[in-house]
Amino acid sequence: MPRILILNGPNLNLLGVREPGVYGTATLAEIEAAVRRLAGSLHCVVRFAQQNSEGALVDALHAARGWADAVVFNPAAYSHTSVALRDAISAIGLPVVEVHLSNIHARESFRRHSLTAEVAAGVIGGFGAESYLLGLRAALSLCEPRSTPRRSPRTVPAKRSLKR
Ligand code: DHK
Repeated sequence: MPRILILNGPNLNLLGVREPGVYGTATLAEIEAAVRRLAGSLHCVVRFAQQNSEGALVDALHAARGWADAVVFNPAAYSHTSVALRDAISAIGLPVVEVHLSNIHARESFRRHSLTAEVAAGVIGGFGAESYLLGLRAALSLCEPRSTPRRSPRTVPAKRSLKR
């Protein structure tokens, strides 16, 4: 089954109470529950994480190399500032789908540019919590199909004797 890391940046732990007019009323836990429900029906495995600091997000991206097939990433404010996260995305060699709850292009001018989006496989934004569900579908579409597992030796039929 494909494995997708859903990674969240700073202040997203406050979703639900933080500027609901901009980010909606769903908490991060509610978004996680919706993503997990969709992952179940799409037959993939998800891990969900949130970090407020840039270095911890870099570490989480590095760690994804050992587990994930793709990453859905909301770098939040670091989208607009972080060369370190941009470099980490480039370094890990995994497809990364950048998501935003708000439409960053319809907001303040400093939000209209994303350094991380330039190295992401694609960007989804402006759909509130739905951006994460669309992001999961997009990430899945980018996963390499895994090779089919070998048959276990026990399922191989025993050789028949050629004697008649
Ligand atoms: C979330 C944030 O915290 C902002 O800093 C970004 C992003 C936009 C979002 O819409 O998910 O500018």
